[in-house]
Amino acid sequence: MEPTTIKRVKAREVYDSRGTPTVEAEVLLSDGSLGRAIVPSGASTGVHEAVELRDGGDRLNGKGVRKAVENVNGEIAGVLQGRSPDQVEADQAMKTLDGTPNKGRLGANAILSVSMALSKAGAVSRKVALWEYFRSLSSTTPENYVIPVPMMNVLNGGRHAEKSSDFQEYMIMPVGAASFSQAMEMGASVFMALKKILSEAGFATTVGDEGGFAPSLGSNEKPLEFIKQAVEKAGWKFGKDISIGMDVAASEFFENGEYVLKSENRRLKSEEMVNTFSEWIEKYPIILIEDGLDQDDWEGHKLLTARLGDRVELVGDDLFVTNVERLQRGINEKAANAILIKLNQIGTVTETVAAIDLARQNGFRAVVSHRSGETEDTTIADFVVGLSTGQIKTGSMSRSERIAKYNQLLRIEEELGDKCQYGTKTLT
Ligand code: 2PG
Ligand code: MG
Repeated sequence: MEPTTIKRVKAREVYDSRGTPTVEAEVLLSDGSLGRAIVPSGASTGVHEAVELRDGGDRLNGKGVRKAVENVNGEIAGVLQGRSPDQVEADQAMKTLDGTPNKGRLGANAILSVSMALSKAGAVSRKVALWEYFRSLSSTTPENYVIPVPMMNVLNGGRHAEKSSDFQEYMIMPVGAASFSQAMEMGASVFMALKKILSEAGFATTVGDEGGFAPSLGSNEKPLEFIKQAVEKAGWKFGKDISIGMDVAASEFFENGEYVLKSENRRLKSEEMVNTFSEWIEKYPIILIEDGLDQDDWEGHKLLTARLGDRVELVGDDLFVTNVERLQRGINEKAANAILIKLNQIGTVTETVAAIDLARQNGFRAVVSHRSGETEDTTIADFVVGLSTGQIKTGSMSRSERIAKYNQLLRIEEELGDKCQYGTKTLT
């Protein structure tokens, strides 16, 4: 029998949840297996991320991705067609073809769309589930599959919601659930309760980019109070059944060495930010803080880790950008104890897996994440189970581009049955 090869690679311009163009790719193998994937896009992007290629010019405020699409249909297809569908080889071939350290020539959006579509075609070809395919790429996955604890972003702020908090995300984490399906039920009940409480207090219940409410509370602490009330109103124990994770996304309001909290009219130094987090963890069950400080404030991150690292999961997003070199520095300098994982920050499936492997080998946790600009593509749900990192953040309990990932996790949990376990004990 002839070995299977990549027969056709093709891309098109489609649209994300903000109505912004993005890249969809299809990979067809010689045995008829087809994979299709769409890349997401961030708003609070880190300066060290791989480059998302946009057309510029007048059309759609410069946001078109026709050049990236052309790069797939031209150069990338030219190099991949006729080759083996091996993920590592194909990803490496695209990286070499691009030739830059940040995928700036062909675009990380062009490269990743093909990389993910290839994974999907590969799973079809091998007749395995996508999560199983992803698992085969990692050297560090545990024996049993782990269905992640969802981090549901019920209050949106920062870049994802105008006129609300400076801090970007207030997430509930159903750590006390027995299963993912129960975690969903807990999340949904809290989201409903929160809507009622906000509305009765006279606040708007319109939602932000990630499906959480985005009221103008004039404070970065008040969201925590509202969440407390909602959790209790829904009948759950705050800190036992449900804890809190926060994405501060501090790079977005770091100006000339200070953290500018516009909603409170205050400016804080790194140490004052750390002091604020220390106070809050005494008052609220905050078990995770992401990007508590700016992406290049290494000293601040070291201080934060020294002060809170034994009690709180400190996740580097803009700090590490899913990049093994930045992660290695963070490990060496003890500048965090966890990493946020976004496929499009680095641009290939293989490099994303490498970041998770490096994290795990060094006792760092890894949280697989969506972007604020998302689509119907649910690849990250299969990815997080395949890599079994135990945590996912993919938005609130509304908006289908978020819920689509959660729904896929419900299906996976049902299919895996007792071959999987929910979350991990270390989270509680
Ligand atoms: C983040 C992400 C996702 P964005 O900061 O973690 O929540 O936001 O995709 O806008 O970078
Ligand atoms: Mg973040």
